[in-house]
Amino acid sequence: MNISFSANPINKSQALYLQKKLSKANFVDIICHNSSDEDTVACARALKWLLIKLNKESRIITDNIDTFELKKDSKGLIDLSKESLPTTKPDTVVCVDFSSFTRVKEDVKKYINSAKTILCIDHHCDGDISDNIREINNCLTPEEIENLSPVDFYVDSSAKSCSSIVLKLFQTLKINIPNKIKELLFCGMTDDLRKNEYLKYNETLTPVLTEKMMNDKITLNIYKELENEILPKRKNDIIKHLNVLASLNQDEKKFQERLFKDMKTTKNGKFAYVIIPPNDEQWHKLGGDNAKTSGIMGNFRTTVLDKNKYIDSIAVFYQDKNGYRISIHSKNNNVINLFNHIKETLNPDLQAGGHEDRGGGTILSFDQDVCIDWAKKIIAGAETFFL
Ligand SMILES: [Mn+2]
Repeated sequence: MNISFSANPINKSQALYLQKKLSKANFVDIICHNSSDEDTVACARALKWLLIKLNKESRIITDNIDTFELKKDSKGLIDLSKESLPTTKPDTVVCVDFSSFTRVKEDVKKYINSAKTILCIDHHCDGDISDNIREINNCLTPEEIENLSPVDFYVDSSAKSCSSIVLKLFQTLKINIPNKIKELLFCGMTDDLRKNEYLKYNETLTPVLTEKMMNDKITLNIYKELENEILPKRKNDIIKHLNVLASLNQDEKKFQERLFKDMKTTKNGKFAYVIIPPNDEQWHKLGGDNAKTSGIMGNFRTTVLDKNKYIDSIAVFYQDKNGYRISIHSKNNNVINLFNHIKETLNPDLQAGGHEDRGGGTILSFDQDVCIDWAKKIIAGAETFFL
């Protein structure tokens, strides 16, 4: 079956340009962003497959090998959580699912900068790696697409996942995609759609499409067309992998219950929060911040907002690898305004940001008192922000 797209396709000259640049490379490093997720790794693996077809040697650089079935296929990979970067200068690098240096650590930034050729495929509109970024922010007419000149940095923020852009690249190049690659891209796409609340897991833990998705016909089309290409058994495997809540053990279930028990609200009732102190025993027993705990906390936040009319925003405070963190969801798009209010009134040094409906912040400290004090200031800020 042929996959066709009604979303921005990649025009022929752009696709051929990227293919030519890759064909000319001596060696390609495919770079995933920091805390690599399914989308970035899926794109990297799909490109690696293309490079094998082009007879090019390549490797993937990532810090997360717990993504979908990567361990079964981990040849030609640098795992930054265990290894360091090569000391040799890279020839060609391809950044996938990011175009901003804020998405990688300092050593990776240096590595990218020392490459002979830097290429990029992304769907985030905050690129700062190159001045020469083609940024598409909405759906263009076929004529407009056709008239775009090729660039090294192809960024289409109208796409809801980078996996959908890689799929379009293959489509334009008329490449026959094997099932395995379709499955990877479906996995990357589904996970990003879930993060953007285009898709949710219901009580029986099966994915359901949300109103947001239904109102975005283009994204819906791409998702449906690719979904139809995936064998039911494989779709199940992918959903089972992505939906961490479907496979919680007893300890994880206890943690999930505890979040609801420990939830507090500000006096105005509009801001709910849970503080997991830095020295929390249960947290560390579960392995701290990982796919499971982060899935449980994310689900907790959206459930609380769904079930409590009066609560506007909900935050969880917890320790991660770099220090102490807040992750927050808001149903009335108050995240950025709340952070700005706290910066203006209580903590000008607050490092926090994200989107209007979900975001986060970090303090680079592991000190119990410093972290709790930081959290208390944010809560005090929420008290005066929501009046
Ligand atoms: Mn993505």
